[in-house]
Amino acid sequence: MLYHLLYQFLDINLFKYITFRGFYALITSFLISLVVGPYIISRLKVLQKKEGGYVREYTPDGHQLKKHTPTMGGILIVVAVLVSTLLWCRLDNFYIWIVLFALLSFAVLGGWDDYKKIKTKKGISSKTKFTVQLFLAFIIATALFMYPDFNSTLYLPFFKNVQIDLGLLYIPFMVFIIVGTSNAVNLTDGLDGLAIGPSLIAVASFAFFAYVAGHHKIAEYLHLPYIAGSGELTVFMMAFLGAGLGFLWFNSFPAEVFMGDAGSLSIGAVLGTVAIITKQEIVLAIVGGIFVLETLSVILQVAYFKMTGKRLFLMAPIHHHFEKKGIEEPKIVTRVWIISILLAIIALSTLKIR
Ligand code: 57M
Repeated sequence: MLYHLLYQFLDINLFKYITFRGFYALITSFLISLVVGPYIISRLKVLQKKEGGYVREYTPDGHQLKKHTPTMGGILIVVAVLVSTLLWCRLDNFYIWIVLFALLSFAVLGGWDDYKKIKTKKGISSKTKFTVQLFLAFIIATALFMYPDFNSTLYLPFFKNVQIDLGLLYIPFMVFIIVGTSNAVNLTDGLDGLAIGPSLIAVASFAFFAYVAGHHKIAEYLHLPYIAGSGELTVFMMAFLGAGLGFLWFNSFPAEVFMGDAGSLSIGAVLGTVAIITKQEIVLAIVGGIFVLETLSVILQVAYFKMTGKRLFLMAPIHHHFEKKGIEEPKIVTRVWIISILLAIIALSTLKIR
């Protein structure tokens, strides 16, 4: 809104720049989440107190103590991102409305699951949740596919000349990326700060990828596809970064609030959608390597158990395995952040190694 008011209407040049608006979108959303956080947490505590806490029966011992930590804290991220985006982003940009739809629709789905878990101890059925995820992802994928500028070419990192035209198959591919990332972040969200840390590192990386993809000269120099208008997503992702840092302020160990599915599903959906728009879907698997590892550990655990009747890990997802081995929660989380930073550096290096 400020872009249209102060640059288009009052001709204040500063508000034209994506970098300027990005930094202030980050500061705005960070301050909003710090100011609004305590209030939202207190309201979530009241909601949860009435119904008693929610912790899965079969769970590592330390988690029983978390029984009264309120969930659905993802609302905090969504509110801060929404206000900052409406303030600092260009509202005539198609991609901004697509990522806002991804954020809000998956947050509502997740919030519905969280609310039902609080009220009835059981969330919505996995089948219903998965079906709604597929439907929402299909809407996003179809909207992107129908957009005039969209091209159905899949680009691979490291190989600048390898381009695979998926044609209509790009739609199920996009659905897979969005739903897969959404559920991978959800699985990862099992220790204080464990999901938000790698998410912020991925959000920061894609703020940069969006800037590069939307900058004709830089994209050409790096042999990357130029996606006109995608640079505006940098402002959105900086708003997301600020909101996520604000959430981490409260979710760091010992957490005062959990993000809930309202947070994890929406963060994953936004990361998947932005990776698709910037044509960096494969790079998302590198930056989000922790999410891939967590999901793989569950798949391997279930498959191994079905084949041998034994567990491959002490418990899956893999963060519980390390807990069971006696590693303290903050140490597990900090090491995951370190690995995520290294993965982001590798992912950013793919821009040059082509
Ligand atoms: C998402 N939810 C956390 C919190 C958070 C198929 C199977 C692998 C599914 C998986 C599962 O149900 N995952 C759901 C993980 C839960 O966190 C809540 O859920 C929201 C995210 N969706 O925002 O509201 C618990 O995680 C802890 N937590 C923190 N700090 C945080 O900042 O400490 C979360 C955020 C919270 C809190 O204790 O209650 C979760 O872990 O459920 N199932 C599992 O992950 C379970 N694994 C399992 O059953 N493994 C089996 C088979 C199926 C692979 C095996 O290893 O044989 C584990 N999770 C729990 N107990 N809680 C192990 C058992």
